[in-house]
Amino acid sequence: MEQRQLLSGNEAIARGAWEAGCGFGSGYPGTPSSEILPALAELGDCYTEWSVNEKCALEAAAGAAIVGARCLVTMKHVGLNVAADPLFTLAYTGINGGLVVVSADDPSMHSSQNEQDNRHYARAAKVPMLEPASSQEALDFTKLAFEISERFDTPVLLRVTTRICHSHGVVSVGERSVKQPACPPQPQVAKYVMLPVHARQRRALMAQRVASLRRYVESAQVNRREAGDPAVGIISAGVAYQYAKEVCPGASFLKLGMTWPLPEQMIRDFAASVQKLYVIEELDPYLAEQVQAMGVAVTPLPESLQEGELNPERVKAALEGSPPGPQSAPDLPARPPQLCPGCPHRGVFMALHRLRLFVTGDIGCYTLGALPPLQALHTCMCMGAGVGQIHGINQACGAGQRAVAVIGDSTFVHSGITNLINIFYNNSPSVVIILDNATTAMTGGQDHPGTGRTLHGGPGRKLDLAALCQGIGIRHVQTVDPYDFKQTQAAIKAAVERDEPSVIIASRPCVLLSRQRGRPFVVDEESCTQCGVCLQVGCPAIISSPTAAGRRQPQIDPLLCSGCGLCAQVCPQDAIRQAGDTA
Ligand SMILES: Cc1ncc(C[n+]2csc(CCOP(=O)(O)OP(=O)(O)O)c2C)c(N)n1
Ligand code: SF4
Repeated sequence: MEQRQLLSGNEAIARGAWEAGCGFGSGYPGTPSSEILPALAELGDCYTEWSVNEKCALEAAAGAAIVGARCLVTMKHVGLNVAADPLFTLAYTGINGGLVVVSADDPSMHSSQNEQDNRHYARAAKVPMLEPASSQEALDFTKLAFEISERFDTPVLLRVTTRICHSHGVVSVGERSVKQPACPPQPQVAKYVMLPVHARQRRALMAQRVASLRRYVESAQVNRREAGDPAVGIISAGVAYQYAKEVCPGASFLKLGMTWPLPEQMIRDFAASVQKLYVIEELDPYLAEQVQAMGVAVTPLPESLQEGELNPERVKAALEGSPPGPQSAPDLPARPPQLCPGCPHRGVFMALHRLRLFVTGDIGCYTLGALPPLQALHTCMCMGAGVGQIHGINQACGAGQRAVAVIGDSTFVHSGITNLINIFYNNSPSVVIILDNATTAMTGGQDHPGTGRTLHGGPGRKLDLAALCQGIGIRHVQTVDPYDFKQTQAAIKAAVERDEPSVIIASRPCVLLSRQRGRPFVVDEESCTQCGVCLQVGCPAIISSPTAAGRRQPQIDPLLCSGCGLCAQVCPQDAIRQAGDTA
């Protein structure tokens, strides 16, 4: 009997991989992809891991694929930049066991530093790409991706976007059919050793593969024509197809499921069958430009449509020739994100703020240290970059710069270590502060090598961050508790004055991990001089109301207060005490 389940796109991808007999799942967390691997782990009977970063995840999968295991590798769009090096050469070597790389793109940057369109990767690396438009397609296309991967001996890109990942739909599910790896591995030097002599041979084979894929895609059922009014023809894929279908239900459609290589003849035939041809797609004119390059006329749409997420209103406006409206509902009140009450990062940023240092930063919850009132983070580019930037600043400006780098523990392990080695190797007098909150908080609290727990929550091997830094050769490695404000500030101050590399590890778990709260603090309004210093820590638990004298009287919301005591430590009047304590 047919079984149906309500699944998010991410859960459907996991289910599709599981049904396809996937034996190896790896990835690195990143919105909107983070739920895929835990869902695959939950289904069981498949090895799954959080890898140190996306490159490690893809390379490990490439190994498992050599012996025939089917492998799923998951990441957000920027993760593919990190994994691009192995991806491009994997397209040469081929894979043996099916290998599917999920790239989850984030139009409108709901939780990302850019909104790059990863469809270009498929074309550049010459790997086939599938784009599901619903949860059902997410499951079906994942299974199909494994088949294509093995049939053509190539990695396959499964490109999804936030709305596909996080929307739910009813999905028909099937059984799992397992494929056992063939161990031990057998040497195939000409296939897997990319010496130039072999790479040139593989390059020629890749051209043959692309030609075969072009033939395959012309009749593949993954692309379909939907008959409708011949006056308007729409080529679309992914979530953009859903919006276009909602806006123009009566139009003729060419709904693409495989978006590289494109079915050129199918596109020509479709274009010839309609009077006006539109290409509706999110982000770059990736499809439109290729269709135009075939000599097919495409009705132009406003360029502003390429920025941010689509929605039915924007698509409708564009088709009607009026400027497409904003990307999200304009009348919602803005809710700027902020560090939680009791967040261990706050103590470090308060110290950095006080010391008036220039801070090269990185990506994680701690990026919020850039916002008022702390305003103590001054760069954020890509994972690991802050540790590179501090070295560059110190070398360009000379000794004595009042600048430090901050980096989260997960980010440090992902891509901060190599930059720290560069600092050590080039004897850069740089200070690196590792914000060790024992989790990957920003993406939902995943584990990593520094936590000592695996994807399954069970014990892994715990990376000792201090020993690692000492092992690199850094002589000054100090661990501080960011809840101890004086200690933290003193450690940073001393490190900045040193003329050699140093590392401070600010160690205290994220408050959402422990969920333990200390006794709340209260403001003693008699001792309080309304100086406003406690307001500078930017804790959401501290609120203030205007006084008759035009100042602000701080108060602490006992329900929000975590009991961390940072405000009490910075109060110059000693006017903040734990509830129940006397002066
Ligand atoms: C290459 C890449 N992969 C994944 C992400 C998604 N991401 C953003 S920050 C982050 C790590 C956050 O953890 P951590 O550094 O420990 O800081 P925390 O949020 O815990 O403060 C991740 C995985 C990304 N931005 N770039
Ligand atoms: S989730 Fe954890 S790390 Fe992130 S802001 Fe909250 S307390 Fe800080």
